[in-house]
Amino acid sequence: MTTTNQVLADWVKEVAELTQPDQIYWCDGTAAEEQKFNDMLLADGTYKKLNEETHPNCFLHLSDPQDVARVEHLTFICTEKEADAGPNNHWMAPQDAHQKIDDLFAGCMQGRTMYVIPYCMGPIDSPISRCGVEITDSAYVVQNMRLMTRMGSDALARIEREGGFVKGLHSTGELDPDRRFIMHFPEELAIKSYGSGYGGNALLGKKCHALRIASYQAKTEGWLAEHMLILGIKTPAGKQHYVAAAFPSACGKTNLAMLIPPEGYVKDGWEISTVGDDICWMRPGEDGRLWAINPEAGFFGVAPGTAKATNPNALKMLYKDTIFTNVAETEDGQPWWEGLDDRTPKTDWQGRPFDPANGPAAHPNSRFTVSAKRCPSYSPESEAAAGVPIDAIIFGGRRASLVPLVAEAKSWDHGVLMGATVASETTAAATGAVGVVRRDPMAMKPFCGYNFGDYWAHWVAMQEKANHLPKVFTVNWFRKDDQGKFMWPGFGENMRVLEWIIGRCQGELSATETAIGHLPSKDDINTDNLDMDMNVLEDLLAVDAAGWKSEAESVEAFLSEYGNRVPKALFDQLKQLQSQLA
Ligand code: SAT
Ligand code: MN
Repeated sequence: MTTTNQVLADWVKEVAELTQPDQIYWCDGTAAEEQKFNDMLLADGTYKKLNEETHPNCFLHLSDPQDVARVEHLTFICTEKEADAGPNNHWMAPQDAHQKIDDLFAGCMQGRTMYVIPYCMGPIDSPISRCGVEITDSAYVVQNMRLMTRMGSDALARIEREGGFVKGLHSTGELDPDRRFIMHFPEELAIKSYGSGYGGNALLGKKCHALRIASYQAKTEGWLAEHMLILGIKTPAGKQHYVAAAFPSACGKTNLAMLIPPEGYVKDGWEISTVGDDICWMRPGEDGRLWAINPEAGFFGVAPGTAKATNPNALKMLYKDTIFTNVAETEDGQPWWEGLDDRTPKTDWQGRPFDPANGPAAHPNSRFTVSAKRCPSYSPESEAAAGVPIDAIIFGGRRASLVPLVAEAKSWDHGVLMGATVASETTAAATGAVGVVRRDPMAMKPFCGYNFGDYWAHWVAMQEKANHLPKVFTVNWFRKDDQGKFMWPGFGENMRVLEWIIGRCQGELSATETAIGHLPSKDDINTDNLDMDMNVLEDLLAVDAAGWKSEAESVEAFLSEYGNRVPKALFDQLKQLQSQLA
């Protein structure tokens, strides 16, 4: 196979000259190809077959123990001007970065096959979608990209029709952490990644393209590329709503995306559907609303903690056609991880006989890769070329104190301030001081491909591009009482907060105006069959003025780190908050 796109043909040739593979293989995305690659990965030991009876067509891959997560300190944004990357990124001059990483790529594919993966982020016929090509020497990466993107001939045909594509070059190299870099060249729409086979570092369609490069593309083209799940909510009256929600890591994004409502809600006719669990691309439509797609086609989720009680939908999709990476294995060849059930595994994530003295059996960042179509709550609208219209944007953090269960922004500008100042508090589980607030604006700290100041200005400017923007909310499922116990039950019960949010979008439910936004009173939240002390709910919805005054000071110091690139609208909003608190 080859291509009629001259830029692509020339680039493949150039990369082959640099990396010197034994052969070049163009991926077509067919089922026959998928089978062939599985057989190959089994034969060379990259895959181990799991129990065919309980887990048909499922495979276990154990990675190099030094290659189990994203590497933010080795991840660079390489723009001509350092200030364009901003204080939120590590920066390297493009010329230096190319030189440094090309030295590593030189001859690195000798004795290996070079795979060319044309892929499309988003439904193949959607105008919101964007294409890329990943060149890699890893067949494991090919199989993951097959599940996570629309890859193969259809994507290539679109590239040949449209011309443009993001260039992603990847090699696992020697898997040596000292010879590892993840470089992004937003101005060239290019990515170069060397020395890791791990998801976020190696599946270049995901964080590298769909967030870092796409956020830059989105700024120049007038749309938004965000680290958000997309959830469908159908009311008993049959009205379909969609919300997009951003949370920093370890805040339950996949669980919320696949939420199962409390029994009473199901009986009343509420329905939840999943469009995406990680990334959302939104674009103003002719109607002035934001229309969103999930650019991904699969889920690359954390295995530990996934269980019947926490996320039954996720568990159901993992019994077939799934790649498991760095989980443990039971005696009879089933995948296992902490929190799944009370069985004891036979081998751990490094293939050793399980011994609790060695730590957890499954790596805490062990993963499953599975097609989104396997999810019981998967929305058929995920395939819609037009995308889905977003009614509400939700920002969430993990705050043990201060931040209420839910608040609605007073305006778009106020919502941007809420998103820009999202934070999580460090817990006793991590080393260092407890209760330290770490800001993670729009949950994009590791993923925004340019200066946060410019990014917030772009968010503010969306008002000029779309006149029916979604309402903006913050949520906090993680408030704790004096005893350190969670005050809100979370999981499926979060539906009660979603109902209030949807009610606000429909203009049906009431709220109280406060300095920090519109808040429900405890009577505005549906508490039918909720086993909870109403005084606690009242506490969760109270505004602690003194606490918010010091929060506002911390926010001011944080925004100031981004200097004069911060849009004036955010400081105006902050001043307004401060004067209303006074
Ligand atoms: O970065 S990954 O895509 O590998 C996982 C995550 O952090 O969401
Ligand atoms: Mn993520």
